[in-house]
Amino acid sequence: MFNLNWKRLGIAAGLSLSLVAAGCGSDENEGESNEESNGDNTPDYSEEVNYTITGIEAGAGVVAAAESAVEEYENLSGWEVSTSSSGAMAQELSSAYENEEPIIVTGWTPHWKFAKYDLKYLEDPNEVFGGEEEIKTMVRQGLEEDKPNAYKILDQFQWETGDMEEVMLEISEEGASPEEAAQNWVENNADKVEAWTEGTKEVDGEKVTLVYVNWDSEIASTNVVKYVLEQQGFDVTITALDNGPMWESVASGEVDGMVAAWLPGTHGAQYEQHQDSLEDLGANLTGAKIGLVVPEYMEVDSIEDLQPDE
Ligand code: PBE
Repeated sequence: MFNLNWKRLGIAAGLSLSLVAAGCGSDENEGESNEESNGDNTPDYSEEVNYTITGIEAGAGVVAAAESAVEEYENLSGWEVSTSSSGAMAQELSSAYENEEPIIVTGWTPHWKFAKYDLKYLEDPNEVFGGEEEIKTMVRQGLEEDKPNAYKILDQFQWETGDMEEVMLEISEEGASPEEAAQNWVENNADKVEAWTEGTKEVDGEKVTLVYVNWDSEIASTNVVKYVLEQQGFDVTITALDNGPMWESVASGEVDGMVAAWLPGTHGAQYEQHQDSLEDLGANLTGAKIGLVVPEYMEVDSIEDLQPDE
């Protein structure tokens, strides 16, 4: 079922690309030199997007990074980063994409949007968005003593970008609930999950509380970990918070942990603030990334190609 879906997506993307190509081939430029027409006809995306980067939740690291980019790139003078939610951003991206309109969003990988649409990261020569990120697991102090089996499972939880994307895509493309998608993934990946529970004992209704933020990537990971813990007999509560409160609740020991710490860059400020009050269990995923993301049909490659609001 999943494979079929990928195929269909691939065909859809191919189709819309050829439509774009057909739409772009105008006769007017025939006879003119390419350089000339390119130079004069490059659309002013900056004005079209109203000098606005479409952000997500105000507390997200990628929004903070986008705000730093506006400060650091002189050519982004007068730009703004709008904030709303990851869901609203996805909605705006979808409607812009359908209409082949320009849009610049705060984006991240792993994310289902790269399978659904043809997108690219804008180059970031000043490296404001940092390089490769890891997603790490953080737990409260004392968890190892109090709940050694839960601690060990959280410590051993580790998967890959493609795994997380499978769960995300089942939710976004097939309309599965996060719980269903998590269950399906766990059932289809028993070998991987076995390594997470290795050396642990089943429990009888021991309570575990996890926090996360309603980012698609973290909805996927947190529901998978919840399901795995439940299969081992835990009674798991997951609570969606804003980014700041997510970190604070683990650091204060109010909850047991989270699998949503993007480091070293994205949540660097939160980590610095709380690292002495929580326990860092290391990466659960490597090869993550944040940045500014645009549709492939936009003829812009670098943040430096954007124009100031003058
Ligand atoms: N994200 C997804 C988060 C981390 C996970 C990139 C939107 C952020 O920017 O804080």
